[in-house]
Amino acid sequence: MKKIIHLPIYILASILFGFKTLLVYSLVFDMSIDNPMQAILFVLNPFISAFLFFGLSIWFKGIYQKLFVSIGALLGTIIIWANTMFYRDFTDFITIPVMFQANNAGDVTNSIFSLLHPSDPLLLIDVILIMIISFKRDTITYVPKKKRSILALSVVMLVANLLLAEVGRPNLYTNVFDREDFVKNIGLFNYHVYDIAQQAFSTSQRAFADESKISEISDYVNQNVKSKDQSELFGIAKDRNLIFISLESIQSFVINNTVNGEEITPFLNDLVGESYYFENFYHQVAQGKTSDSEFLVENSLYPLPSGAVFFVRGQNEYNAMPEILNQQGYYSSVFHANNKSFWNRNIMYDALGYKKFFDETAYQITEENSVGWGLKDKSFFTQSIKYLQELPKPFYTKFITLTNHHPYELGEEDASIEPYDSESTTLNHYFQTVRYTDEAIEQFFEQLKQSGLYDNSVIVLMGDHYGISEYENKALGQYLGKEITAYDHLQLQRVPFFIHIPGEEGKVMSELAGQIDVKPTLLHLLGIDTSNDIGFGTDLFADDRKEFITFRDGSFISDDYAYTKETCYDRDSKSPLEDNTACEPIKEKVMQELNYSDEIVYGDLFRFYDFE
Ligand code: GP9
Ligand code: MN
Repeated sequence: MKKIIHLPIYILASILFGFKTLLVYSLVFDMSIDNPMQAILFVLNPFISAFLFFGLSIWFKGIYQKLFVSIGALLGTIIIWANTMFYRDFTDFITIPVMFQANNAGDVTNSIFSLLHPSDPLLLIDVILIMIISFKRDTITYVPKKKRSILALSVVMLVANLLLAEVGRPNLYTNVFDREDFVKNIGLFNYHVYDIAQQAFSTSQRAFADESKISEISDYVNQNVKSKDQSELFGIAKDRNLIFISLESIQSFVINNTVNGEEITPFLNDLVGESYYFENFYHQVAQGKTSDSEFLVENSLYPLPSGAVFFVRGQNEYNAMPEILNQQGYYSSVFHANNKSFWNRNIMYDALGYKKFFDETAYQITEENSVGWGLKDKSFFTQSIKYLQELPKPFYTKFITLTNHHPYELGEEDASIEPYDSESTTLNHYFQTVRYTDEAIEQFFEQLKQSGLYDNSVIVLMGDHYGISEYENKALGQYLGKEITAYDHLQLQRVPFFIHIPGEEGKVMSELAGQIDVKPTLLHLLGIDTSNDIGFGTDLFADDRKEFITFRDGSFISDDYAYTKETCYDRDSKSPLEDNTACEPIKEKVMQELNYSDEIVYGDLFRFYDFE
């Protein structure tokens, strides 16, 4: 023990800090280890990074050396802690664009408190030890030669780490889909450095974008994505108002399901029978959550692998649904009772062509009518009706609900059903807020009928993304009565999608569908031709449809196969295949498509294309 205490401070700090990082990797981040090389790197990379950093301290003398070690340990800990909190909500690591979303901070305060953990202060133990020891002891003033050898040693270890990571996870640096791969192979801190470089790179991409690329992409879309024939429903809703409701965090597993013997979504369950209801409809969002789902819907393009596209590319040229509908004589607007700059919406909505954004300032928000993230959904709809009635017709409006948002808070007076009983308070309360939103929608339908808007409208409802993250899989498994496999997890990414056309019957549709398909589907129902558009979705009512639905991380679902976590599954047996050969051909197309979409967005390529 004495020997350990007397180690040079940079070595002691590397051991303590490295060990803490490793503990966080194991206890907080749920990272799968796929092979022995990954296992080795998983254990070693925290120490390699720590040694690289703390080793630099011996280039400083006296008090500066002590400060370098102490402040470094503290800053490193803040980075780890921020990632820990972020992970509890998103099951993901922070990226630079997300960090610059500083003006989101106010709104997430509620969530942040619920993401704090009583054990969080333990993260400071090593920092305090490092501070005490370094200030109690004389600093080391090594001869220059020794400094250089230590630096050389840490660089060699870093390079070895980076190279071996490529062995444990081939194409790690060229084929980035999963931030987890980075963290477990090269370490949290190297990942952040990589992320910063990546963002700088993407900024330069716009500057150097290849103008000719857009015609190649347009050819690809015409040949591989678009359906050749018009669907029978083309124009069925011509000139009707389009009312789109984004259902915060509602997943499909709550539809036609019960908790404690009670229906969770009685109104939506009835609506299934009166609408086109897509039971195999998947959300495809990444870090931008709600905003990514909006991006998919409006553009039929994929969100970005890192950061919210609403932030990263909020000022691009788009050919989005609001703009297209405006050109067709519609009036496009959004209703959402939150701060207008959240997700950079005020900027992005302009780029998408929205004429009016009814943000929080359009609403009377009081303590009584708010909960969690803000205005309660029932009051939100009630207060919106007067604006809706005044809009020029036909209109396209998007309503974004809020009450069913993590951490799913609800006052007793608003809870119509009992919470679930599991170790996850998140899941327990989720059912209650979902029910609340269901009631708000029911009430909104009534209000639409009373205001005379209902009959001449198409009402579309869509879940924006998952509400129960992978982090809660144990409790969710308890509710669903099974252990959740990677395949099940992919299937849990289904969100409800309803197209309700008053006067039409509708039916339950089982085809594979995703948020990418919404734009061509809705435009076609309104009788608007999309043959000049560029997007990666297909009309959900067309016969010849694209064969797969892809997720932002490269996972995908096709009729026969599912691919996730580098494993190919047979969909009949729901079990993994021996190797991935069967999935390879689709995987190639998936990569191609995601790359094309990213090229459009990063390069802002639509500025070179004439959609007329
Ligand atoms: C915020 C709301 C929620 O305005 O849309 O966003 P989310 O956290 O779900 O992305
Ligand atoms: Mn959301």
